[in-house]
Amino acid sequence: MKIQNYINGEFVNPIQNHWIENYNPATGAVYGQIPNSTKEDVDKAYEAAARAFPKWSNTSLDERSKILSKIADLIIEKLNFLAAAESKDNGKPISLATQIDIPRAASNFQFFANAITQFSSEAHESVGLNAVNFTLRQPIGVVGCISPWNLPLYLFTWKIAPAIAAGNCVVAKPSEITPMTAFLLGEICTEAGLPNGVLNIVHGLGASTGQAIVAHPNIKAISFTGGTTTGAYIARVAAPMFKKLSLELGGKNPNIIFADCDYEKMLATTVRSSFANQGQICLCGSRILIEEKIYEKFKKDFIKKVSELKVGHPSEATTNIGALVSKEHLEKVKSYIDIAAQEGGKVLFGGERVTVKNFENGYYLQPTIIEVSDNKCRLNQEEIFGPVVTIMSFKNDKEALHLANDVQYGLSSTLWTNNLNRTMQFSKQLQTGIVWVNTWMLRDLRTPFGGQKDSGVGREGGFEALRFFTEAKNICIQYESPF
Ligand code: TXE
Repeated sequence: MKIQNYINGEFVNPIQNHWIENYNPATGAVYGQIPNSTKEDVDKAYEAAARAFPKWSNTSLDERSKILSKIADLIIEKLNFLAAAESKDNGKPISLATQIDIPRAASNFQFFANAITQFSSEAHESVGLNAVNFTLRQPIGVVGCISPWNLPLYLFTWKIAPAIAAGNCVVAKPSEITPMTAFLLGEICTEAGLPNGVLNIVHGLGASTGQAIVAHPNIKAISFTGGTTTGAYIARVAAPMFKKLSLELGGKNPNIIFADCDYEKMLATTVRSSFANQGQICLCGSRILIEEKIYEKFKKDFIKKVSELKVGHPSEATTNIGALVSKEHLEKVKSYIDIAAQEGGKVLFGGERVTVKNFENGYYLQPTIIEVSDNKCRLNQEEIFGPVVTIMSFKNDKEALHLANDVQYGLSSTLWTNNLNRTMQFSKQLQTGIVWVNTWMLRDLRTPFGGQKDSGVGREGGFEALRFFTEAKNICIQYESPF
């Protein structure tokens, strides 16, 4: 089936009539076509957004809140349909799409429907100077939102919801690899009464369609989630245009396990933090660091647990590991397993492609555990972004902290211990934007979300997101001395 761009509340074909094939990762077959939009389509989307901006930015917070809340309700109403579409487009298990992806997309809209009615700004009295200052946080205008293929609707809405809640109008581009649920969101927004032009969805390749959004002279802020290399490229284009940039990039996250942890909870959670979504989550704990005294026990127990995971067709309720998102990505992930052997890594479990009966051309890979001895190896320094984790031991706290921080990325860390002092020492010294202690991926949308170092710039979530999508203006008024 052909999907279309959503511009000014209408579904339209790309002007140049160029199309890209859309694959079903579970079968390896083409199942649709998406627009390969050009600069002309992006310009058309920008014009629609610019036309809608005056009215939308003057729409009351209550009215905005009602519409965002209605979008959230409609997403929940269509949960199973959207989850099936997401699972088919991305290859993730239907259970994950149903329990995580789609409910979170609804939560993103519901959260910012509430947050915008609470978002306020400061006032300062310049005592003795007969002056009062207040800060306006005004919407920027037309903003660009560009999102990746790993959590398609979840991350697409995570940007759009605060952007429109704050009164902006949006030109959004989902990944060309997983366009389907973004396409379906258009109709939901219209049904919810979102005025035409407030949200415009343009499909196409990053280097052309995405580039046209980033380079557009009047799109004054770009919120991007994707690879670090791409983020650096986008920053180079946007910097001389003085655009506001929010960059959520890659990660190579340590999962630090001490002997004094709650072992069973750690083990069950570590299977999830290693292989959820086929390991295609920027927050996955892909470097597992285990205290020496429990290393052998952990190794045995972890391998056993992972061997029980079922690789299968995403539509099966019993599937734990679905298909990787694309043939290219499967080959990229597999190449790291081959590199492991060259740099002395030992595959303890997995490492092979899986042929799922009747779906021989699907992109399936075993969950893979590789034992390494040197944190400087490529497997521990580069983001693999697949169902591949490494394990290695550490002797003491000092070594654990050094290993955890000894990478270019700084997105999230997970720490397993019941020692309060250790928890505080590590939490303050870990060079990551997020630290989970005795849990993983527990999310409170009020918290600042983002990374340090090569994991990006800026924070999403809560009022951080509303501050990103507004311009702060200080107004200072002097008045006559009191009579
Ligand atoms: O990201 P890309 P992808 C990492 C992970 C993964 C890598 C590539 O390492 O292997 O990124 O994943 C658009 N100008 N993460 O392919 O290529 C592109 O069309 C403007 C971590 O998803 O960066 C897509 O819509 N836009 C990440 C989006 O950018 C461009 C989650 C992301 O594409 C562009 C996903 C350009 N020049 C991947 N080039 C996380 N932190 O969550 C591409 N795009």
